[in-house]
Amino acid sequence: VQHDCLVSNITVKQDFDRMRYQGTWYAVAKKDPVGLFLLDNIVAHFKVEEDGTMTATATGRVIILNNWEMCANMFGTFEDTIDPAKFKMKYWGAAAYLQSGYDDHWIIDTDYDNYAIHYSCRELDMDGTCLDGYSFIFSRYREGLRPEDQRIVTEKKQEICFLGKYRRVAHTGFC
Ligand code: ODT
Repeated sequence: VQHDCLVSNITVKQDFDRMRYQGTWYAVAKKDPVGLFLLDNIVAHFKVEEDGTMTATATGRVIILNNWEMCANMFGTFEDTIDPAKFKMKYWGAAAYLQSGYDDHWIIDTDYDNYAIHYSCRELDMDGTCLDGYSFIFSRYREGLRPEDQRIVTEKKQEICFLGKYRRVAHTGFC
């Protein structure tokens, strides 16, 4: 349990099992990066391809060109690193005007059946803390986390130094 906020000291899920991580995850909370993209109604589907590569699709409500509201269909492929819970995510949209990029994608913690905590630092500060990052709290259930998972999630939010920076992600049926 570290609280020095150094990105290099953040611990991730031990022996992450991508097979068990597959399937649908509902975003229930999000810490936004600079220039946020996905607003709400965010659902991700993870899959392990036959060659072992992890891939995902995601949908979510976005606002493009200042005030055009739509559901974005996004795709991602995950490059492995030496740590099984740390990936590099290459992502792009179904349409060219959607966001694309290449982000860190760390699985901080998950029990595979109920909750998952995702973390991505896009820009390191001079002191080794995160200057611009984002994080999703995922649930297997659209209704949100079970009370018994809340404590773990709160502790992890603190460890990644994003406690108090999350907002709830609504699921209204828009997407
Ligand atoms: O919404 C933002 O502000 C930043 C996040 C943009 C990345 C969205 C890319 C999704 C590509 C498909 C992959 C799905 C995996 C979702 C898991 C966590 C979110 C990156």
